[in-house]
Amino acid sequence: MAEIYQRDVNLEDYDPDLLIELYKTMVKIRSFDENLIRLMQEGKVSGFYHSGIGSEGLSAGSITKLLRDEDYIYYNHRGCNQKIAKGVPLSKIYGDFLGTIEGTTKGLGAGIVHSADPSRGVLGQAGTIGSQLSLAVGSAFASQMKGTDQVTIVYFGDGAASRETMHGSLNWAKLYNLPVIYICENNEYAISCHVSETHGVKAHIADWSEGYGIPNCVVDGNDVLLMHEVTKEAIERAKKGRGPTFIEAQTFRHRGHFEGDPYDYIDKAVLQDWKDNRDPIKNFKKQLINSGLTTEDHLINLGKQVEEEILQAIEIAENAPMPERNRIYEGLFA
Ligand SMILES: Cc1ncc(C[n+]2csc(CCOP(=O)(O)OP(=O)(O)O)c2C)c(N)n1
Repeated sequence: MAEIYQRDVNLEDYDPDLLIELYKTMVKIRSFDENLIRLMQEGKVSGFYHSGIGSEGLSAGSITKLLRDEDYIYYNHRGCNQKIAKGVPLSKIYGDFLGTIEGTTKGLGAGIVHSADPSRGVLGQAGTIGSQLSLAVGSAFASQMKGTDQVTIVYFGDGAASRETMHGSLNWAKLYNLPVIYICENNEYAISCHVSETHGVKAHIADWSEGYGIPNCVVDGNDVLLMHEVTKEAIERAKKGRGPTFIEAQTFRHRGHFEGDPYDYIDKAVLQDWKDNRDPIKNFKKQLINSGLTTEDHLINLGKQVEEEILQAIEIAENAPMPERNRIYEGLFA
């Protein structure tokens, strides 16, 4: 059975720049999300948006200062968090939502689900939930064949983990000992279905990977430093040629499945507990201040700088033009 990943983390053992960068990344992700929701409410952005508020620690912890541009990620549909941590410029992500040529899709208005930024190793997601699991073994296989030390991380939800694509992917990854890391963002719900209603394994989703002989663990995905540690170990393992790792990161979404979902299928007290006691940003802020490494004022200032950066990015994205009609033919192969 999968073990719970625990480590004594002492902030004094870390480079202060890393700690601040982790905090800043989480704040940036949240502020991006809140501002995007505002733009939707103002009628400037249409379509679906799956907010990642509440799970920022998982993405910042597993990417910030760990992955290079040449390392690959496949994000999930709640994955602006991961794109931001991987360094995709904020104006480009907003541009995709606003449909202007600033976006990574240069105006095809893909929103979250179908955009990519290969120059930063963001290889996209896939149209159907869980298909990124099949793609991930492809890029990991390519890195292995080329003899590079690139790693691939694939993010997916608990719902996606109930699909057959996960099993095909795990089998292939183990068979070829591929440099791929599975990060299952277990927020307990697939739309309104609780994880206990969608999985044959009753203890942990990570237990599935046990059957394929893949090292695995369950980790508090809202603890940014634990996420950093567990991913660092998995990356080292992959780079040494020791193959895949499966990490089940426990978290909870603060908002409904998509903006507009009444979110009335969950226990309100449970949600409140996650917000009050297990918020990744609030908790890390307390840790930083208590350690004496920084002050509340410093972190407030940092938050203001981030907000400024976000507003500038929105301005760039909004001021860019819509694409010309012939954009539709660019990148079209037939
Ligand atoms: C193959 C497939 N089935 C169903 C859907 C519709 N769908 C979109 S998101 C979603 C829930 C996914 O849940 P999970 O993987 O747990 O991610 P979460 O939304 O909780 O982050 C479903 C069923 C889809 N896009 N693709």
